Amino acid sequence: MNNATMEEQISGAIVRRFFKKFESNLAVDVAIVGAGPSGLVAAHDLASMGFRVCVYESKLAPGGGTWGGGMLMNEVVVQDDAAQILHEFGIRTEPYGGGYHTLDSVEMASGLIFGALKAGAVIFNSVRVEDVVIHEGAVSGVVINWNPVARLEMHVDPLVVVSRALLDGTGHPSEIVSKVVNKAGMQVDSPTGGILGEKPMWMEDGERTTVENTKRLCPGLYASGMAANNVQGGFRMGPIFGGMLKSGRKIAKIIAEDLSK
Ligand code: 48H
Repeated sequence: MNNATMEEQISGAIVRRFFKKFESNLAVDVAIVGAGPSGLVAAHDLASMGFRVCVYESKLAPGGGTWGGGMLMNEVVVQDDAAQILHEFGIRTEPYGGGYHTLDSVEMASGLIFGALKAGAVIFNSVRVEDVVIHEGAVSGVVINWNPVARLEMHVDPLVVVSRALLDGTGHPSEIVSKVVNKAGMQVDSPTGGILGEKPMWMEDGERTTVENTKRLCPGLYASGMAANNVQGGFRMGPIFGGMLKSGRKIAKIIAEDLSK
């Protein structure tokens, strides 16, 4: 090691530390797919409670739909009661009146990411969850691959991580629930047992139902944020994020209760 060139040392440091991180997370309490606002709040809360939490994010930059504010104008709006969740992360908000706060979307994305990491969650970015593990009727893990491999449609087999709880935080498409319903043919806790699909814009209703729709869907599987709304057929709400934060908090509590039984 002492005689190693700087090039060997730097590459060695990255490779050894990455694989240490990867190997110690091959079996986790909670696997979260998607590092959007709901997934990051859930990751923060569950890691704070002492659970081993891994977040898989297919994009290079975690943060989901937070960065772009509304139509690329990088300000976000949250309701007064959701601002409290952001303050716990050390994220600053400014009262706007009418029951709303505004904040910088870059501060929100970076603050949620840093908060989840500081709480002890591990984030693997550029990693796409391409399938789920099912053991005897229970969702039991994720099938992962590098996102560039998926995007280039390379025929490369994935690796697998087992989980006690799997949270679909993939936003609008609810990709993970879709695998469970359409590929595994399992029923989930929704009015039809399947995915109803997101409805058009109705801000007030969408914000309310996002939290209501946040729940355990079948053994081992949970959904938060827009994924939860897509499964239950809720309205979209556009550029207001309080419901996403509250959804992440609610699902963390539900998962923690289930894992503590
Ligand atoms: C790994 C994946 C995979 C995969 C997707 O969309 P998000 O920001 O998630 P939410 O639900 O926490 O927040 C929704 C919010 O951003 C939003 O879109 C709103 C409020 N819309 C309202 C409206 O009317 O439009 O983040 C989901 C994340 C993204 O970063 C994806 O890249 C990631 O999940 N993701 N990661 N494996 N298979 N699929």
